[in-house]
Parts: sequence; C-alpha cells; structure tokens
Amino acid sequence: MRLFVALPLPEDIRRSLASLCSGLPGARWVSPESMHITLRFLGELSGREMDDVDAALAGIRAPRFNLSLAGVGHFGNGRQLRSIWAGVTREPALMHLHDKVESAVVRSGLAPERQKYQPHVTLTRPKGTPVPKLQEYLAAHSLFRSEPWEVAYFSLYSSFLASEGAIYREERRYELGRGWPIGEYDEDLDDFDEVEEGEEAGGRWAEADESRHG
Ligand code: 3AM
Repeated sequence: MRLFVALPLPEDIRRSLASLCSGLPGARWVSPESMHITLRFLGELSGREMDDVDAALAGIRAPRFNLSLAGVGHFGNGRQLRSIWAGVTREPALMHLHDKVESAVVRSGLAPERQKYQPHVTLTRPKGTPVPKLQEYLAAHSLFRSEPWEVAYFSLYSSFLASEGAIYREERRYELGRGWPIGEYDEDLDDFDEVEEGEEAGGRWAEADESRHG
C-alpha cells in the first residue's frame, strides 16, 4: 500500500482554503476533503512494514499544539513548477512532532528522508501555468491567513491513484497528549529540551516507585 503520515485539516480550515482554489486557468485543484499537511511520505509498503511503522508511530509521545496557515508559495519554477501550496506558520511543536515521526519511521526500518521538511498544504500541481499568472496568483493571496486550530492527532493515510486524482484514506489515527511534558523550548536548539520518551510523568514516577519498593 502507498502510505504517508499527515495532519488532517478541520472542515472550516479546508473551507477557507477553498477560497484559494481559483484564478489559475486550467489548474486542477485538490478537493477540500483531500487537503492535509504531510508529515512524512512513506511510499509503497508491505503489510508487515505497515505494521512496523504503525507500532512505531503509536509509540510517539508528543503534546497537542495550535497551528495556523499563512500565505501561499510554490515548489519548482517555470516549466518545473511542481506545486502551489498554502504555507504553515512557524510552530516548533510541529517540527518536534515531525522529528519524532521521522525517527519512528527510521526506527521501524525505512530509509531516512533526505529533504528538509517544509510543511505546506498542496492546492494544485499545475501544468503549463504561465509565469505572470503564477505571480499574479501569489501576489493576490500573499495575505491569506487561517484561524488557528488545535492539532489533537496525526494520521496514517493510504493513497490510491485514480483517474480523477489521488484518493486518500485515513488508515490509523494517533492521539497527541494533553499536558505531556515536552520540556522547555530552547531558542538555540530550535527545539524542545525534552523529557525522553518513556520518561513522561506516569512512566517515570511509576518506575521510580517500582525501584523503591522492588
Ligand atoms: O502533501 P503533499 O500533497 O505535498 O506529493 C505527495 C503528497 O504531498 C507526496 O506525498 C504526499 C501524499 O501523496 N509524495 C508523493 N510521492 C512522493 C515521493 N516519491 C512524495 N513525497 C516524497 N517523495
């Protein structure tokens, strides 16, 4: 199965993204129900590999966080223009979750991702968009902002290629925690000086208790 890990978007956010889906003649826009923020593309996996990734993802301990979208951008240029997307506001907790997903995936046996992670919501993969039209589009939507929403879980999706475009299906869902200790955000590290996995409050004190009594 072709799989990827992503954050789904609440309906009102997808609705506000729909306002960006016009103004490029001939573009085929991603349907609102397919819009998401990819955390990690996994590719074609066997059932066994999927089970291993699923177990590793289920072991992730990370807190909930708020996220919002801002602006539009593109990957590739000119004839190599690959996609036009809505941007995601800088959020250290998202990068932290991404890093945890990356380590979980690698721990489960897949090759590490080489490309730098740039969170985004793909809106269209244009073909033959003239440069002036693209510039006009980007300028018109540069001030796009969504309301913030709470990211309470992330999901494993399968992707099927159909004639009308890719069809995504949520296969598994992984809850993010309320009040899990994430440690202090460290500006220099640009990450959290975090509490190690398995050390979160319950586990740590349970272990300490055991060692005291055992
Ligand atoms: O989040 P977006 O829509 O940008 O482009 C594909 C989509 O990303 C990406 O995985 C997401 C779900 O299909 N994708 C597809 N093939 C890929 C590949 N070989 C890929 N990402 C990296 N490498």
